[in-house]
This record gives sequence, C-alpha cells and structure tokens, in this order.
Amino acid sequence: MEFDKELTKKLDEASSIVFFTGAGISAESGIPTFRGDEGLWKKVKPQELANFDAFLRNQDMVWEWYQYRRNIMNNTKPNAGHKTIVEFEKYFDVTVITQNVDNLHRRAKSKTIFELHGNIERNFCIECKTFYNHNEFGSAKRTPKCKKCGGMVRPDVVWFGENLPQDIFNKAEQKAKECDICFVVGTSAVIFPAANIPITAKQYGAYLVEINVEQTDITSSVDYSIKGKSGEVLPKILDIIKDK
Ligand code: BV8
Ligand code: ZN
Repeated sequence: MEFDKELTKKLDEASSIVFFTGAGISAESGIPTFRGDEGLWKKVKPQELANFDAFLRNQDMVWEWYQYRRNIMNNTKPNAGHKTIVEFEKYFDVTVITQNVDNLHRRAKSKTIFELHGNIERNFCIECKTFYNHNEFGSAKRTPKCKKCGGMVRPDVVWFGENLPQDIFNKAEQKAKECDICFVVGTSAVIFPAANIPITAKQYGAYLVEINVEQTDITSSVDYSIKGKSGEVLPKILDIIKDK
C-alpha cells in the first residue's frame, strides 16, 4: 500500500499523535458497528434504547440489549488496529480518544485513553451512584438492583441527550489541540460533541488523516483520506516508521 509522501514527512516531524476512534476500529474484532449494514442500530433505534427515558420506561429491555452487546464484546479481542496503536507508543506520545464503549483499547493496553461515551463494562446505581463491574451481575436478564440502596443499576455509558464526562472531554480536547497528527479511525463522525474533536485538532494545526472503508461526514475536512480497513492500514503506516 503506497501512502502520500506528505504522510511520511509529517510522521518524521511529529512527536505527539492522537487516534480518534469509533466503532469501525472494532469491526474486525467482530463487534457490529452502529450505522453499518449489520449495524447495531439497524435492529433498534437509538431513541428506543440509548437514552435515559427509554431506560426508565423499559429498563429490562435496555438492560438486555447491553447484556447482548457485552456478550459480543466478551467473545472478542483487540485486533491489529488496536494493537498497532499501542506499538505507536514506542515512537510517539500517543493518546487514544475513543467513542467506543467496548473496552478493547484498554484490553490492548493503550497507555492513555479518553473514553468520551463511557464503558459498557461499568455500571452505576442511579440513586446512590455506587459503581458495579458488569461481571458482578453475571448474565442477569433483568435490570439488577443496587446492593446498597435497592436503586436501579444502569450501564455507565453516555446516552443521547446526556452530557459527556466534562473532565474527560476537556482533557481529550486539550490533547487534540496539542497533537501534531490526528488519525480519525473508523467513525462516521455524526455524533456530537465527540465529532468536534478531530476538527479542533485541525484548527490547532494538526495534520488530519482519516482511515475508513467509506467516505464520511469528515472526509471533506481531512488533509488525507485513506480508504481501507484500520486493521490493515494502521500496521502499514507503522511500517513507514519501522522501515526508516
Ligand atoms: C450531548 C453510547 C449535551 C451508548 C452513544 C451538537 C452538539 C452537541 C450535541 C448534539 C449536537 N447535535 C446533536 C446533538 C445531540 C446528540 C447527537 O450527536 N445526535 C446525532 C444523532 C446528531 N448528541 C448527544 O446527545 C450527546 N450528548 O450532546 O449532551 C446535550 C444535552 C442535552 C441536549 C442536547 C445536548 C451524547 C451522544 C452520545 C450517544 N451515545 N453511545 C451506547 O453505545 O450504547 S453514540 C454511538 O455513536 C456510539 O458511542 C458510537 O461510538 C458513536 C459514534 O458512532 P461511530 O463510532 O462513528 O460508529 P458508526 O457505526 O456510526 O460508524 C462506523 C464507521 O466505521 C463507519 O464510517 C464505517 O464505514 C467505518 N468502518 C467499518 N468497518 C471499518 C471501518 N473503518 C475502518 N476499518 C474498518 N474495518
Ligand atoms: Zn444505590
């Protein structure tokens, strides 16, 4: 796979790199994306499940959807894309800013990760805010009750209409402002304010590179758009560094 000479030059000059990732980076691990053909949202509508009112109206259905997704995630592992991002840490100051809740960047052992939309492995009680790891409930089909106060327990993810964790978002935004290269990997870039992150990186002078199997809402704004699977493209980009 041949790359633009400018990418090689930017990699030579760079010291800090941000990887802004979406569901596409986990597709090769077998986790369905949200808006692709086999997308998670195809079967259900976000407004039906990924929002707090839906949870209050029908928490068992929402809980079961997350348990279904956790089962998928438990049977997957980080792919070459996740692992290559970790290998970039040998050559650059690397930050992962992810919209994904699938825990795969942590399992790949990335050092610096900002999870903008939470993490499906964590849950908390909506009354007393006690945190629970998901495996404390096993394969419970019904929404578990808090062991401390009996309140309802929900997944620790950011639903539509909910604010992103402000501290995490601010730190991620700061890293985007400081980076030399921002790779936008496997995202349709339609969810805000997360999708503002790569735009902010570019506004502050970063070289913006998209890796995706199709055109997206951000394609027209990037400096370089690479069409391909992240699990195949990322190792080839790293080879540019290794072959130096
Ligand atoms: C909020 C967690 C304040 C739950 C998710 C402007 C500013 C602020 C808010 C808004 C705004 N405009 C609209 C809003 C509201 C809303 C929003 O963005 N709506 C959209 C529909 C327009 N935003 C919010 O509600 C956010 N909160 O703003 O709070 C506020 C408060 C009150 C009122 C107003 C504002 C919260 C949004 C977070 C929602 N939570 N997930 C869960 O996961 O169950 S969203 C969900 O989408 C996931 O987190 C996912 O990560 C995210 C983004 O999707 P992608 O990751 O991009 O996945 P997708 O399937 O779309 O794309 C995959 C891509 O990969 C594709 O391009 C495909 O081609 C590519 N691909 C596939 N295979 C590969 C590949 N690429 C490379 N290699 C491959 N092998
Ligand atoms: Zn409680």
